[in-house]
Amino acid sequence: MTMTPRDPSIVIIGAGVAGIATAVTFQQAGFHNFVIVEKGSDVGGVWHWNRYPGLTCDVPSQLYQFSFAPKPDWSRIWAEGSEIQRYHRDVVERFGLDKHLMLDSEVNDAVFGEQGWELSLSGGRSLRADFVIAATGVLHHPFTPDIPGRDSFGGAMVHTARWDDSIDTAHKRIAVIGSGSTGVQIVSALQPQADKLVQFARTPQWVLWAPMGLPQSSVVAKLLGTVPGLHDRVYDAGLWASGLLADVVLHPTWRRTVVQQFARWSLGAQVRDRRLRDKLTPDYEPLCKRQVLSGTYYQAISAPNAELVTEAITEITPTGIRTADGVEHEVDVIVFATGFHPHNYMRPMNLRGRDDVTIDEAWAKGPRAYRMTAIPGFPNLFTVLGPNSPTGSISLQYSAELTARYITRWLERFRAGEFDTVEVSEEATSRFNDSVAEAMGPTVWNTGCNSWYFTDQHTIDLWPFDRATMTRLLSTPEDRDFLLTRSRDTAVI
Ligand code: N01
Repeated sequence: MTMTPRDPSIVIIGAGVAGIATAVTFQQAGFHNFVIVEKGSDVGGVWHWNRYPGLTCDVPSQLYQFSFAPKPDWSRIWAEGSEIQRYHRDVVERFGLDKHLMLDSEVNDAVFGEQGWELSLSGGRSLRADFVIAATGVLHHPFTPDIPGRDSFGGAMVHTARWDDSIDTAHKRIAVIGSGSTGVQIVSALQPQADKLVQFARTPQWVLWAPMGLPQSSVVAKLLGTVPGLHDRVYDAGLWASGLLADVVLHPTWRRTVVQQFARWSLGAQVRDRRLRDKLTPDYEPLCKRQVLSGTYYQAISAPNAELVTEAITEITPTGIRTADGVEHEVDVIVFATGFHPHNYMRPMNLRGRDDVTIDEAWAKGPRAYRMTAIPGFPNLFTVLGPNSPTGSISLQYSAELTARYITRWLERFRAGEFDTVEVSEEATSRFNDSVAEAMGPTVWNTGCNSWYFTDQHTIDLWPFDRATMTRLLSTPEDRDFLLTRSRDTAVI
């Protein structure tokens, strides 16, 4: 590795989708002086942490992949979690990222000072860097509700994001708490072998029918792998098709109505029992929460060994779960499919920027960034898949690669000696966030449901624009939105 005096040293925090996209993009732009710090024992992010039965990606795999690492031969149209995790491992090996990786290493502190960024890691190690990239993801802090009596339960308890393979679920009485994407997938997977399965659904979800188990034909894999340019065309077609989804969630048009009607049809056509159908019918519009897809859930919850409980949970007892109607549901295993703390981002890290400002102080009114990637008060720090990222519409890989390319524009200018620090202005960040708030108005996420998209401050933490707008906003940095300094304290622009 040849080092120039201006070869920026970079720490990428996180080796999930965002971190891998960032590292490969940096390499391809000629930046090799980076380490990737990952708290887990392997790469993959959510695909490393989540191993629960039934885990499937509900985005078609020919789209859920990096543009720089096409994989023609997925075994299914919607691949299972284990295959996706192997893909991330393979990409890391194929692009030689292993030598940059520090696994089992959590960043406890990242503090900006005279010498740039100083980071302290678990195990007492420390790093210095010119730039920090927080590629820490969104759904990595499991949320387990503090239900009274939780510690008294005598059976096995597990959160889906920390699945324990030693827990035996076959021929057991199982409680699943939660009805989001995870709850729906795990109910479908555990019901066939359970003695009894009780799902506690505080809020029913609309579940769009999709043939999630469909294999991808080997002929398709062969064609995609051998016909020149075909894979790129299929990938581009996938991106274009996901643009339709973005349109459906962003604008109240007839296209949204058609998808919502399909959601209603999915329920009506699959659940014939009227009482069960009533219990499964949400009181908000389809697509308002993160849309759930499944081809098996409604059959699973209609099975004779399954029960849907919509009464509120009041306590966990040594032998089961009691609900507000006084009924105790006796079970052997409790599965928490209760989601995440989605707005933590890099926290609880002690992240301190200029003038010792902490990220908690900067985000006292909720997480906010300029165009998903820059935070006022935090020079030479960028987020990839940070606040307002499109977790519900546009391809995450596309968004991460685009953001990483945007960051390389700054790295190139640092390398050329144009500045020592770059920091987005408060004014530009407010302007961007005002435009986000305005654009949220007609989105389906804003039609009256309670979803994990909402922050504690009741803002919606999503991307309310289309892909073309994202591409435009993250093409060339606009100098007027940033403060650049040289020698750490001399303003040059
Ligand atoms: O979590 P969630 P998730 N008592 O927050 C309930 C992605 N993902 O893990 O709706 C009773 O959606 C809560 O009830 P309510 C995807 O982006 C992707 O399922 O708040 N219930 C809800 O039902 C997804 O959106 C894939 O009333 C309680 C559930 O727990 C995101 O991950 C697969 C409760 C939490 O649902 C999160 O999904 C899986 C309580 N005290 C996940 N507290 C793919 O296929 C919470 N709940 C790509």
